[in-house]
Amino acid sequence: MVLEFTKYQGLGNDFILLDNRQQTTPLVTPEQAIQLCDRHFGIGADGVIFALPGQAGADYTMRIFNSDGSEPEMCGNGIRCLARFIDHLEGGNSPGKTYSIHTLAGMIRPRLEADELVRVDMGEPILTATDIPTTLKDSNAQAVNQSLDVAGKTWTVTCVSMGNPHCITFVEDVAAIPLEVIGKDFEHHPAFPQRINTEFIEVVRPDYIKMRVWERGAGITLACGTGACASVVAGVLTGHCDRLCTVELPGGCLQIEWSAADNHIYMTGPAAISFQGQVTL
Ligand code: ZDP
Repeated sequence: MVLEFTKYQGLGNDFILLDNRQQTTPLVTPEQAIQLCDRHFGIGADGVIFALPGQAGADYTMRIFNSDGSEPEMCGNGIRCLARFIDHLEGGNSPGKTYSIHTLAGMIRPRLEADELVRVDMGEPILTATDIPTTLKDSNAQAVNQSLDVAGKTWTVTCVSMGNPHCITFVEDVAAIPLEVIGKDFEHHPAFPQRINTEFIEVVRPDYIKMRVWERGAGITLACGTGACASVVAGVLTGHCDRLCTVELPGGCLQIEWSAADNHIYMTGPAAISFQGQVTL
């Protein structure tokens, strides 16, 4: 099979986008996604994203396979890339256009803005322990400022779901965190039955935080959109940051707003095409 693909990135978090409008099942398997994402033997990416026909009244459906072949419920940088890709497929360049996208995490609404920016209504954060999921707290309680032993150290963590699970911890110096050593220990900790994305946050100002991330199913990435959203929620719940906050990632900055009016999170950031190509599978 010869597969046409388009490579996109959002703050260096990079994805292989596939035009999957002709069928309701993904064009490639999780095993093939692992091959395609390999940075030496494949195209190289943090994941594969499928633009599928809409369902439940949505314009389109998004599915994603991480670079390890696992399927997450949602992705923040990825849905901004998907919105630009769809706009491109539809003939392009309609700033202000809003799409309704069906995901495993529910309906998400990205809106195209000028200067390659996309503003996304990410919906409401999920805070009850069983729904994240984590065993750090009983059922309907929130897992805020909980102790977690990882890599021989006790960390204070807060857990938030954006449809996909996140564990956030606030540190003095984010650059000093040995992410490549301890990231996997967090990801596979028994307190997280579906594994976890882990964000390490340094507060610069109440409206400006620095973040590094170890992603479930992808490892260290340059940026994680759902992670940035979850980190601002954790920051507000623990008194570390404001509801309107700039999140600085290794790949660049995101603007995150947790609205007090409708409890939704709004994420604004760039998404841009890198290249197009064909691959034979
Ligand atoms: O939840 C997970 O398994 C994530 N690795 C999914 C990808 C998240 C993403 N990096 C984001 O920006 O939210 C695409």
